[in-house]
Amino acid sequence: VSNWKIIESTLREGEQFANAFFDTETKMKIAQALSDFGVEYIELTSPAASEQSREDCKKICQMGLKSKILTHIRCHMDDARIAVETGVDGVDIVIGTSSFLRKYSHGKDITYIIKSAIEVIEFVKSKGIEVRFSSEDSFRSDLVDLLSIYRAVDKIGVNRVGIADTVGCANPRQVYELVRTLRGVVSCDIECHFHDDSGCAVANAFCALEAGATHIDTSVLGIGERNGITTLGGLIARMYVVNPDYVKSKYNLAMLREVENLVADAVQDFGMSRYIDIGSRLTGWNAVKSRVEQLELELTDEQVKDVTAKIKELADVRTQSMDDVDTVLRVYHKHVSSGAL
Ligand code: HCA
Ligand code: CU
Repeated sequence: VSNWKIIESTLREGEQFANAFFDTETKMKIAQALSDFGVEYIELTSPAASEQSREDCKKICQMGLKSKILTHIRCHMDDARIAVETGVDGVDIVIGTSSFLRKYSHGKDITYIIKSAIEVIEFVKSKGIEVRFSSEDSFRSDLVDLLSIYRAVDKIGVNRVGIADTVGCANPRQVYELVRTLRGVVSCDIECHFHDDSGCAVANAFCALEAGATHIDTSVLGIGERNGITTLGGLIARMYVVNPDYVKSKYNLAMLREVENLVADAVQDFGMSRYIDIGSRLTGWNAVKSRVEQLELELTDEQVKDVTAKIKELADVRTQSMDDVDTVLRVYHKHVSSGAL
C-alpha cells in the first residue's frame, strides 16, 4: 500500500468537536504545523458557515503553505459560489445519500442529487480548482444508488469521490468490499472518512487503502463529532508498520508530538475557560469567580465564597446545570446589590 495522501480535517471535522473553538490565530498555528509535518491537504470549515469562517479560510489560503487547502461545503450553488472566492486549492462537496438522510435531512431523490452534484462540480471545476464529491452516511446508502451517483460524477471529471462512515458503524471487511467495488466503477481517486464510534476508524482507513482508496481523512487526536474520526497519529503508525521508508519520506515524524500538543492545548484551553463544570459539589470559589466575571456581575471575593457555598449546597442535592448556576449567581447578585443580603 503506497501512494496515498492525507486530508487533515482538524480544522473542519475537528471544529465540530464539542470542546473545540479555534480562534484565527490558533487555526493559523495548527495549519502551519500540519503543513510543516507534511500533510498533503488541510481541510477547513465551510466559508458559508459564518463570516469568521470565511475570513479565516481566506487568511489560511494566503499563508503560502506547502499543503493544499480545501474547504468543505454542502452540495449547494450558494455555498460553492462563496467557496471558490476564498482562494482554496480545492472544494470538498458532500451530500447525504442514505434513505435515512434523504428522508430526514434534505428529502431529495437520487436523480435530483445527481443533477445538483453535476451543477456544483462543473461550476467548481470551471474555476480551475480541485473538486471532490462525497456521500454522507455511505454505508447505509443503497449500493446501486451510490454507484450510479459516483459513476455520473466520475464521468464529468471530478477529482475524487468520497465515502463517509458518518455514524461509525462500518467494519474493516465491509469497507474493503465497498471500496473494492467502487474501485472497479470509477477511474478518479477515492477518499474515505471514518468515524470511530465502534473503534474501527484506523483499521477501516487501512482496509480502504488496501482496497484501492487514495486519500484518508484524519484529525489530530481524532477530534471530531462524538468520539471523532481516524487519528492522524494512529494512521501514521499503522502505515509506518507497513512501509516505514515511505512514511518517513513524506512526513516529518518528529513533529507529530508538537502537532498533538498544539491541538490538545487549544481544545483544553477552551474547555477550561468556558465549560468548566461549576455546578458540582466539588466546585471551587475561583471557578465560580471566573463565571461571575464572564457574566459581568460585581461581587467581592467574600460574596463569591458565600454564593459558592450555596451552589455546593444545591449541588449536593442535584448537580446544577450551567443555567441553574447562572440563575443562582444572578439572583444572588440582585439581592446583594439591592442591599437585601
Ligand atoms: C459533515 C459530515 C461528515 C462529512 C464527511 C465527508 C461525515 O459534518 O458534513 O465530507 O466525507 O462524517 O459524514 O463529516
Ligand atoms: Cu465526519
